[in-house]
Parts: sequence; structure tokens; C-alpha cells
Amino acid sequence: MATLHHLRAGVIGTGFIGPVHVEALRRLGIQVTALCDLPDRVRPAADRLGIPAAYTDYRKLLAAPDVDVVHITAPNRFHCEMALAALAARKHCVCEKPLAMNTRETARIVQTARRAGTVFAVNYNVRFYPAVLQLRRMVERGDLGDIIHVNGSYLQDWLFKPTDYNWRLLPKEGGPLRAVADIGTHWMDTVSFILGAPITRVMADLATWHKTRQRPLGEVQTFAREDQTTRYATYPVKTEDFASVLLEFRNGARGNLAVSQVAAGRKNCIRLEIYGSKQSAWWCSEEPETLCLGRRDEPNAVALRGTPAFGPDAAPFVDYPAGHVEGFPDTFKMLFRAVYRAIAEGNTTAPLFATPEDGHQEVAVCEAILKSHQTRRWTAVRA
Ligand code: SOE
Repeated sequence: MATLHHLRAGVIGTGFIGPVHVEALRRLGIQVTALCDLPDRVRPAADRLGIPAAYTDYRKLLAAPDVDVVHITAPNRFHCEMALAALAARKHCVCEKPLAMNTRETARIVQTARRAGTVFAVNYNVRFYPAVLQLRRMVERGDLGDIIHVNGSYLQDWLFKPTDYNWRLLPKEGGPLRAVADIGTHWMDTVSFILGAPITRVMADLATWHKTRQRPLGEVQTFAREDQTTRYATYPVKTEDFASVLLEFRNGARGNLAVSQVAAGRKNCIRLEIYGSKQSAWWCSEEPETLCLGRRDEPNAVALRGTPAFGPDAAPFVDYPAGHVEGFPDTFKMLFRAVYRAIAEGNTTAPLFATPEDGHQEVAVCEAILKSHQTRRWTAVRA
């Protein structure tokens, strides 16, 4: 098997998710040679993480000869410019989701990536939970029968209070949709991945609970805790706190999804229930190692990862034996292993990780959701 260890990574962005990338890469034995962020952030982050080169201009990171793969973990508004520059610099790329701010941008990335001949992945990490990979094979084999409908949610509470703040709240930083783009697209990408069928039509209702919020004076990281000394400025909120979406998939299955970032007590809970003509399957990220199988005439099964009832299909994407829980950080490790192997082996056909086309599709679904909400009608996805 071709080795990954000669490949070196550079990470742009040092917020919540950049260090998650660094940690996962190091668990794979990949050297992180460079970091990039604003001048006041990059040096302390590089020192904390033990990364030798700290750049304040991402173009310098892209020009560095000891960076083979660029990880874009900066706010959404920078994704397109940085992705196109990475492709022009002939670097392989892992870009955080959503791929960019709108389908004009994502279409440019798709076209440029097709010509580039380098590996480009969008970081839909939920695909790499063992239960999700197992479910995908089960659906492919017909173990669930024809898929009738899918139900689920992605719920968080880190934006529950009006004083909770992050760049994602601002449309110019994160795009016109917030909860749907940030976490709803994880759910939609995961379910499309499992079903092998994209979303074709949506009917959506978006809502904003906090019509105004208080912004701390100064910048705040994702999931940062409140500080009693902070001073605030009031601002109007233009992005949704929660959403309800009806979905149609290309294979005829129907779906309904609830998304919220103001669901007290739900920290980071993605849940899906797939109902088939033979049996159903349920999974939730709060118990990532458990897959439930629902049957009409036989007992339901609660299957633990690594046991026969769970099934063996995700085994190549698991490093620890049954009972030794793998979760959120492990999904990044498995996704990056797939990406770096594709680079090392020169193999880019039918990857399990999300491609620029998949990233484009999710942004197209977001645009259909916004249009549906505005027109109060079922809306086709134009990818
Ligand atoms: C913040 O909502 C966030 O970090 C998302 O951006 C991630 O994709 C998700 O995994 C956890 O929550």
C-alpha cells in the first residue's frame, strides 16, 4: 500500500475546526508544516500546536514547497478565493463545508478542480462514522428494501442565548443561510451519501428566534464560553436559528429534517431514521457506536459497532476494537486517511469523501431551501 507519510499539510484557519484537522493529521503520522491566520492569532496558535511556519498571508502558505495539501478552515466567505488559489498553485485541498457562499462560486471550484488533476475534498466528516458507512452498504445491498422515507434532525445549543456570538451569524461571513448551511448540510449530505441519491426538491420553513442579538466587542471563537466582563453591541439577526425542511430524493424517497442552533441541551446531535420496505435503521451521533434496526415481525436489534449484529462493512474505517468508542475526532482521521491515500495512490475515482460536485450540490440545496422559504412553495434543486 502506498504510504501517506511523505505528504505534508498546511492549515489555513485556527478557530474551532483548524486544530481538529491538525490533531487528526498527526494521528495519521502526517506532518503539519504550516499554519495561517490573522497576525494576532497565528503565532500563539502555531506555538500551542507546535507548527514551525506561521503565515499571515495564505498565498505564502500556498507557495511553500513543504506544503503538499492545503486545509481551508477559514470562514465561509474565504473558501472560494482560497480554493481557486490552492488549485492554481497545484496543491491538493481539503475545504471545510459549505464549499462556498453560493452556487456561482461552487460551480467555479467544480470546473477548476476537474481540470486541475489534484485531489479536492469537502470536509463532510459525518460520512466517516462507522454506522454511516455501514448503513450506506446496507442500503446499496438492499438490506432495508426500497427506501420509503427518512426522518431526522441536527440540533445544537451553542447559539441558544442572544449573547452567543460567532462569525456564522453574519451573512457576509457565512452566507445567507446559517443553521441549514452549517449543520443542515451535514445531515443532507450524510443521508444522500447513504441513499446514493441526491435531493431533488424541497419545501422549507426558516425561522429566527432571536431577532436581535448582542455581539461581544471583539472576535469570539465557535463554542467559546461567556465571560462576565464582556461588553456587547446589539445587532439585527438576518440568518435562521432553526428550520423545518421536507425533502424529495432522486430515488423517490421522502424526508423531513429539523435543524436548530437554539435547542437547549442538544450540544451537537445529528439523528437519522431510515424507513425501508424490509426494515428500518436509526442512528444518532450522541451514541455513535450504536445502530438500531427496526422490524415489524421480529425483535428490533440494538447493534454495537464491532459486533456481528452491526455488520462488518465499515471495518476498514475503524482502528479500535468493539467497546473502545470512536467518535467525532475519528471521523476526521478516517476522512483524511481516505484523501491522503487517494493522493498517494493517484486514485481519484469514486471516492467516499465528498467531492467538489457534492459540495456544489449541498449549496444548491441551500439555495432551493431559501427560495422555497421565500416563495412558500416546493422548489426544485438546480445543481
Ligand atoms: C459549528 O456549528 C460546528 O462546528 C459545525 O461547523 C461543524 O461542522 C459541526 O461538526 C459541529 O458544529
